[in-house]
Parts: sequence; structure tokens; C-alpha cells
Amino acid sequence: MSQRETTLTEFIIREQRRFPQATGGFTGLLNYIRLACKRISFVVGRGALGGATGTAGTANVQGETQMKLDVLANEIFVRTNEYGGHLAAMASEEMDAPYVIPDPELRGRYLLVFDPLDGSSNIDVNVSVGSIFSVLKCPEGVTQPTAADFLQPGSRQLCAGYAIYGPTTMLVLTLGNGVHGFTLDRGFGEFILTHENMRIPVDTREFAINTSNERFWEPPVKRYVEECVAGRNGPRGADFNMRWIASMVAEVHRILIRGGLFMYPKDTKDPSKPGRLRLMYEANPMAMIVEQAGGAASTGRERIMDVVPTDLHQRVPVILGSRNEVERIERYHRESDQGLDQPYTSPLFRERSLFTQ
Ligand code: AFP
Repeated sequence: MSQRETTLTEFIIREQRRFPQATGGFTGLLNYIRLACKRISFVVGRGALGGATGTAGTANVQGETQMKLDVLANEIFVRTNEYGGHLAAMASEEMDAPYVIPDPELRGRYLLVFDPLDGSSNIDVNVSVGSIFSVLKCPEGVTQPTAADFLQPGSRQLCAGYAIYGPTTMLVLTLGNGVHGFTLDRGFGEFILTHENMRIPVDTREFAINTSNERFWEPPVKRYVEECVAGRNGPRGADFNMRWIASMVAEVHRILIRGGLFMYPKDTKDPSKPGRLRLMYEANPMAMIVEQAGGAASTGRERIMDVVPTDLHQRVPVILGSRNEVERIERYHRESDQGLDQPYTSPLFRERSLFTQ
């Protein structure tokens, strides 16, 4: 008898059985999230054949150009999840305000926050993109949730996950009991457990950052990257590799598979934005996943999941991945803030840029 495959549905039910008082509502919610990701995988996979590439000609609340698939993926998440009876409301990168479930009789106990299609600037060039989601509890007694009811720190998330639409479609999920990866078997349309208990190595020699922003970085980030680029002849005494896919889901997935460090730090490019990534539906869910896999997720100055949100669409600096590297960068931030840092100035690096000839 071959090894019996575990489907995502079976896994969720198995996890539910760990909580005797569970009613099955959370299980039902996860099954609708699963269905939404399958539907998005299908439309992403059709690409130009589905007429869904290119821009929608609109902008989201962030003022960012929306791709047609951003809007379509958002519609799929909302329409697939609104009738299940498990959610009181949903919030999304693509919606200015929360979407409250219209029929009060259909409102449940949970809040769903999501980035329906992250990395969408990669759609037209056929590079991996993904969906990121996070589940919070609707505050007791709240029947008409507002944005304020979503403003809970990441440590209050019940569940976090992402779907990555790449050569394979995978769904990676944590319910607070480790991180587990499921690969979509397109033959019969079910996610199969293929990566049980994913762990991030505590050390790494690979980092990901958009180096074109180097002139806007704070000193501790410049120091860290310069030391990595200095390689075996520099203070780290080792060569490093660099990646940048411009799709957070793909970066985080690589880190879960082989370790690494992802940084979208605070920069001075736009002083009104303390970073590019959004706390509620990018940083927090990814931080829960990374921590559950033994990694760390920081703003550079505090644990991401301790940040108390003040706005549904607020941005935070994000430094996450292999724990020892995150802790090193946090130390560099402390030393910089206390005026104690020892910036590295190799012959390679002039005060003007990493790459001065
Ligand atoms: P898009 O969804 O607009 O493509 O943004 C993706 C993202 O939020 C995150 O997934 C990437 O890591 C980051 O932005 C890429 O930012 P840059 O385009 O500045 O490199």
C-alpha cells in the first residue's frame, strides 16, 4: 500500500481535532480560502489567454496602479469567502475600507485580511506571484466591524498563509503549530501535503534587497549589506549571494525552503512611508509564518508582530528570515541609534555608493 497522501482538507480537520471545543467554523473558513486560491491559480495560469494581463487603468488606496489580475483576484477572494458564514468582514490591499458581510445572519466570528495578488508587477513578465492572507478574531460583541476592529497586533493572528503561483501552485499555512506546505495536484484539484513542518535554517549566506534603493537606506542596513558584499575578505569572512524577485511571496518561499534574509527596510525615498510593505496583510502574516518556522521577523527595531496597528493600510520596515542574521541587523540598528556603530568602509565602498568605480 503506497504512503497515503494527506489533503489540505484532511490536514485542517486533523488540526481541528486538537481543539475539542472547535465548532468547525475555522475549518470551514480555511476551506473557502483554499477554494479562492485555487480559482486565482487558474486565472493566473491562463495569463494572456484569459485576457487578464495588463493594467486595470485604476489605482488602489495606496495610489498604486492596479493590474487587471489585482482586481480580479480581489473579487475572487471576496465572492468566494462572503457566503460561508464564518467571516464578519474582510479587508484587502485593494479595498479602501473593510467589506462587511452584507447579511447580518451570515456574519461569523472571524476577520479575513489579504493581499489578493502580491508581486503583481511580475504578472506580465511571467514571474511567480502569490496571495497572502491572515485570520483574526472579530472582537466579542462586534456585529458591524469597522477598520478599528482589524487593528490587532500580528501576535493575535489565528492563522496566516500564502499561495504561490509558480511552476507549481503551493499553499503554505500556519495555524500556530508549525508551517506546512501543500502542492496543488491539478489532476483532481486538491492541495496535497508535500512540505510538513517547514523550518528556516538559523544561518544563511543569501540576502534579498532592492539595491537600487541603497542611497535611501539607514546606516545599519547599509552596514549590513556592505559587509555581505565585501565577502570573504570583509568582516563577515564569507561570500554572500543576493536575490531580488520583487515578489515577497516568492522571496519568503525561498527562505522557507533554503534559508535567507529578506529586507524591505525603512528608507528616505518617501519620508511619508516607513517602508513599502503593508503591516496587516503582508508583514504580519509573513512574520507569523517565518517565526513558526524558526525564523525571525523585525522592523529592525522591534518584532513585527508586536507592532500595534494604527491604520489598516499602514506600512512597516520588514527584515525577516534566518534568525541569526535578523538578530545581527537588529544589533546594528541598536548600535546605530546609540551612536556606537562601526560602519564598514572597505576600499570598495565610497561614502557615495556601494558601487562607486
Ligand atoms: P507589487 O504587488 O506592486 O508588485 O509589489 C510587490 C511588493 O509589495 C512585494 O511583493 C515585493 O517584495 C516588493 O513590493 C517589490 O518592491 P520593488 O518593486 O520596490 O522592488
